[in-house]
Amino acid sequence: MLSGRAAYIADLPFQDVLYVAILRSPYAHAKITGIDVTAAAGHAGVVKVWTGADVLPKCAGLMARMDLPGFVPTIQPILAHDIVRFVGEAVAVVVANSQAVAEDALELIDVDYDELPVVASIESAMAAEALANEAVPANLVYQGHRCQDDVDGDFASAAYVASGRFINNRVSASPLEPRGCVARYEWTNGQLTVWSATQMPSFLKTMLAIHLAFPEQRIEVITPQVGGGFGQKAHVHPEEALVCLLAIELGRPVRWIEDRRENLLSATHAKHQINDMAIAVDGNGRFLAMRNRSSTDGGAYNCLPWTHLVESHVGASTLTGPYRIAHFNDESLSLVTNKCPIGAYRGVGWSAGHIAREILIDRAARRLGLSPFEIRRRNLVDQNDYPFTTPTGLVIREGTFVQTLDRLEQMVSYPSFRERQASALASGKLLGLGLCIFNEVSGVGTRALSFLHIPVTTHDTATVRVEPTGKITVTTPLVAAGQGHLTTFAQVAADAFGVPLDDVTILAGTTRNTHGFGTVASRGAVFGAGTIGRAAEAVKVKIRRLAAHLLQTGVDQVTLSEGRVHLIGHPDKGMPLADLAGAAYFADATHPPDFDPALEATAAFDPADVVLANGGHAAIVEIDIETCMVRVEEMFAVEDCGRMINPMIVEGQIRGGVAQAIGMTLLEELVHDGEGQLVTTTLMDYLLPTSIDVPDIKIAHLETPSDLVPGGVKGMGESAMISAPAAILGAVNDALALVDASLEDFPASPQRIFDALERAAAKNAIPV
Ligand code: MCN
Ligand code: SMO
Repeated sequence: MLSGRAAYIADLPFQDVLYVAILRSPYAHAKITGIDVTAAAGHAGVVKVWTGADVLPKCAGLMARMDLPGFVPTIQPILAHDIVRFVGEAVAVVVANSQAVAEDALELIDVDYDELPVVASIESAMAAEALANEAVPANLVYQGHRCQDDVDGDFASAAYVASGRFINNRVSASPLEPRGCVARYEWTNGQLTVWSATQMPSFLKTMLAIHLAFPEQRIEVITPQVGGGFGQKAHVHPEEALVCLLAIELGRPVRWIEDRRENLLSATHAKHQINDMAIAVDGNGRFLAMRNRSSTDGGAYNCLPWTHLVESHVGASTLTGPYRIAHFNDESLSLVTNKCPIGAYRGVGWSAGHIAREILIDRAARRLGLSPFEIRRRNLVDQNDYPFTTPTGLVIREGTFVQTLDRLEQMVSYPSFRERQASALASGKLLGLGLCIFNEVSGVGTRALSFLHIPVTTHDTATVRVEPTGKITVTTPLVAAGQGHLTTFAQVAADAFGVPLDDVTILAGTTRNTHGFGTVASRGAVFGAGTIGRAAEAVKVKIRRLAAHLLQTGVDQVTLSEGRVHLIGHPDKGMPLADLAGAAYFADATHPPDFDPALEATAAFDPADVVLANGGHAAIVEIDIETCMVRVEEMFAVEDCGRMINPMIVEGQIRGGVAQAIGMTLLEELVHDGEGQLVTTTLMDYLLPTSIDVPDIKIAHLETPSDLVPGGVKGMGESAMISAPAAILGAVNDALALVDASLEDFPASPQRIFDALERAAAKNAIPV
């Protein structure tokens, strides 16, 4: 990748390829009263123009379901017909001999729109005076509870109730490489080949088969290098179906590569929630109960497969986190609005709720005169509590919450921080410290998905083969978008066979040979270790049997290490793995009776329970009172993802996630005007963090192996985006508390900091 030789989708050469440009709606909500494509279709170099009416008979649209009574599914058309429901929704497509011609021809398409009332906010969706999508009564895709404990008594008897209304900004995962796909249909054999920059090739294949009524066994999805996904590419997008339909129609490869504006307009958005939260605390700082009402501004359609519920409902599932909060009462609302659909983004629904929770915990600590560490220590689940069942039914079997907290306290050197904070204040600087302790539903398989009410069964497979040369080939359905699977999966296989890393080749990137779900929900490590570990065990049974036969000993006397198969404790009494493989493949006479010489196996894996990882973050920020800019001065992370396969990669994941957390909390905001018009459509207005925004990040590891996964591995790819945002905004609020100010409306932009300081000044009638 660093050498520039990695091939992303736009780099792939195709013969005879056609280029796609998509006309997108300029209105948030409008009736299409006419479309004239004559001029575009007649333009030199244009091969095809389609509108919604052309596509509708071939595919009704994309639909996702949730396992919940009252959930209202939506159908997202491949191209809008009759009505457009968000700015950026695809209305027509031009296919041409070059990208430039396709884009020029878009200008020749004439669409007549009759504007409809726009639902541009959670408030107007709730008011339901207009419907954002007429398929969704009262604009409610879902309204329900994860947990309905009676908490009134706790709140009545509480020594202190911390409460607030937290407005989390709408953001985009904005991978460096935007979305793209190429499809080729070969009519001579009926094969449809789809190259897509996707995190979920196997799932995409199945969904294409279902939505296009195309035989699944004739679809192959190929994934080249993927330049970041962060959840945005963990969906089936309408454009993927569109490009396939065009390839089938035209019999030539068809290619769509989106640009940044399209990406910001129409790839999924994320994290737009309002949380009305309250925590009841007794006089000793113990949490009695928690109440939350979470509303998602979900956009016009449910994304496939996660739906609107990926925000508030999924967030509610783990909202009490690693704390002993006995009683929880929540309500989550998922509302349709005339905006781009909400989808998965690293840390999925968790980020916003964690921000609210940890800020309230800090508020309670300040009120009761406890340190932010002490109040958490008094409430964290610890070893005496295991197995601990949270109010939402999550079973915490183990975890190092208290150790994480202790470690963070040392790393931050808390007493000296408070001294530093006081002396900084004296010289007109606001310093703040924030914390978050979390558990992550990682390695997500069937059990975890069903806990989240997502009706998907996942058991990935891997094939492991010992070649005649004794080298190892592993085939996996998991593809990486920067997570480094080629390295970590090779480590898993090399460890299993006791061979050097270089002896292992990982084959990934096609759905041809293995089955899986995707690289999503921090499941790569768990499913990689699980599938490769189990398949390797099956191959090793054969290796041991043949070796025992050759060495005239029992199978339990034989082991593999340092590239050899040998008697346990006697590396000299045995043979190189290559010699044994040679015997298996080529020397029939050496085999024991009924020996199956195929030194390969395919195995599936799906953890027997939810695999919970845990950790915590601390942030120190400085607010400049003159400019109202927030600078993250220091970040601290403690991570317990069980046994680490590769600490360097784990740390890279933490650093990347922290960078995203800084972006989400301080800089990034997708802004819509009152008409639902997105006004941040370039990276000049949608502010991504750069390296100068990211401080040094200090990382410590705890390793509590999971007994659910071969090798004791737990996932961690999303952890920093679950918890670092809460630490950063907690720190901002800690700094603001010095002048009796607070901030609940994010990101913590200079304007919002300014307003918060003004509010505090007005309240206290003091000049700031
Ligand atoms: N790892 C390890 N030891 C462990 C746990 C993890 O060495 N105990 C390694 C894994 O082998 C893998 C990496 O750390 O190489 C991340 O593993 P895991 O937590 O299983 O996450 P996934 O591989 O499933 O990756 C998905 C996760 C998600 S859901 C998002 S969103 C996200 C993330 O990864 N998107 C990313 N990190 C990303 N990093 C990059 N560069 N690009 C993205 O799009
Ligand atoms: S948002 Mo990650 O792809 O689960």
